[in-house]
Amino acid sequence: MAFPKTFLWGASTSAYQVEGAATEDGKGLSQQDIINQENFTKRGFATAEVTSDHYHHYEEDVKLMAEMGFTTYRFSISWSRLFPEGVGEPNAAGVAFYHRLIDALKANGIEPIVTLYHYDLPWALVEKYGGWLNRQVVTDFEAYARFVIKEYGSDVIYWTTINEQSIIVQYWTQKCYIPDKYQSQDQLRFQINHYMNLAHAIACNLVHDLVPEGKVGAAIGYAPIYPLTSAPADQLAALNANDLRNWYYLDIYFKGIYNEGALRYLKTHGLAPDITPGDMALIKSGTSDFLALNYYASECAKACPDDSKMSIQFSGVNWSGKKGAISGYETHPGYFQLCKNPSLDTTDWDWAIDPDGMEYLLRDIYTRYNKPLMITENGIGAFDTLTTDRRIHDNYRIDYLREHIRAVGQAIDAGVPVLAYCPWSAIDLLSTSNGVKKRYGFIYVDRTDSDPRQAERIRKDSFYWYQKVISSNGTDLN
Ligand code: BGP
Repeated sequence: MAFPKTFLWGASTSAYQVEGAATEDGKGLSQQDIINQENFTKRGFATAEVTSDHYHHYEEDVKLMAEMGFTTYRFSISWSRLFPEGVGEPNAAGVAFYHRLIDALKANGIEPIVTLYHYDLPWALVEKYGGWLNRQVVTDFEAYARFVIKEYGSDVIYWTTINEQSIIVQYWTQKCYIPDKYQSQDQLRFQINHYMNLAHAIACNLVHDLVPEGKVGAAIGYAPIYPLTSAPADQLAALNANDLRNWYYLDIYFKGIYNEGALRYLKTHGLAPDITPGDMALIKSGTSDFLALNYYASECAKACPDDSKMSIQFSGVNWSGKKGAISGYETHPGYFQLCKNPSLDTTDWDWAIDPDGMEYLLRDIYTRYNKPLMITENGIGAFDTLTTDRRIHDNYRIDYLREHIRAVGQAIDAGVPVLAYCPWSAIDLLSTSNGVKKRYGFIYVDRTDSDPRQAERIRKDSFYWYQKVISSNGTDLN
């Protein structure tokens, strides 16, 4: 197993999940401040107000990343920290924060991978025109992206555009603020995705125009989908599921077209996006240099009868962290239905644990599109225990990561150019759907959902293990 010498090792976070300081130094609210305030009231999950308080601890955090040996760090920029109203004059304190962060990374030999947008649209734009529900957002995103790419372009080579369009379609009310009256209108999920495709293409073009050595790609939430059985009907169901959940996104990024099979299905059910003349030409013009992949779990599909008593459903959620509490599986009568994979164990939140899926998807995607790939998320959400001697023995995390890194190595051995491995997450942070008790980091943050305490940082066992992995360039996984 040979990771190339230039391979980038690091980890990921996103702005609203890690920074805190949600209203400090001129930052405007984002839709995640509002969504997570509601989560706190309804489910007792932490708000986005303090999270890991990285805004105040960033120097300490970068030092810890350097101690682990990171050669890269993927993070996102908060649009509402730079533009509190979404548009207009930039907030100087916000602009300065990301300069300080990038400078600290570079001083420690850590290459930044910057995500332009990770679920946190400025709330002002939601109030003004409905946010992602309105095409105006594409124009405002362009102005924001142009500013960011110009401002930080001399220090940043690697850019990812919009985080996980596929996941936004599935879990749209957690990722976008959608007023109740629209929540039954599933076509809007695909309309939002269409606007994001335009924004993505614009961002690709901006990076290519403004950053001489710049490389840009989408960061997609990706799950390979296996058929439940070898029955041909299940095989076809898996093909349909891959069309709608995977190729529908990747064909846009690499071919500039909507996947025909998926688009026909959406049209038949009144779900297809409205496309304005010129949109597809813009999408085609925005070429990607690589694809960033967020991989946690594979999915499984089976044939689904075309039963008029059944209706289309999108993915369910496990809110509690009790295995089996997932509220449902994506269902499309006559097309496919997702289901539990009987061959795989799951996390406490019902995400299938599938390291082979990592090799499978890297090889499969590379064969289809022939572009370099990077892993920008991968990891296991778990309830960690802080012992009385203030240690965290997270062997389950080490086991999960070890097998997935091994699988990345196997894909590289099979000829796939993989540029980077950035698991989720560098440090504990706010989950998108389960508060702060669901932890992913190498660095423990001592806080609870209701009490941010001092957000003290503590190195987990996985911290020391990953340090060894990096210093051996992936050869020592023990
Ligand atoms: C991805 C998101 C991340 C992250 C991760 C884990 O979909 O890009 O922001 O949070 O999933 O998900 P969760 O936080 O819901 O456990």
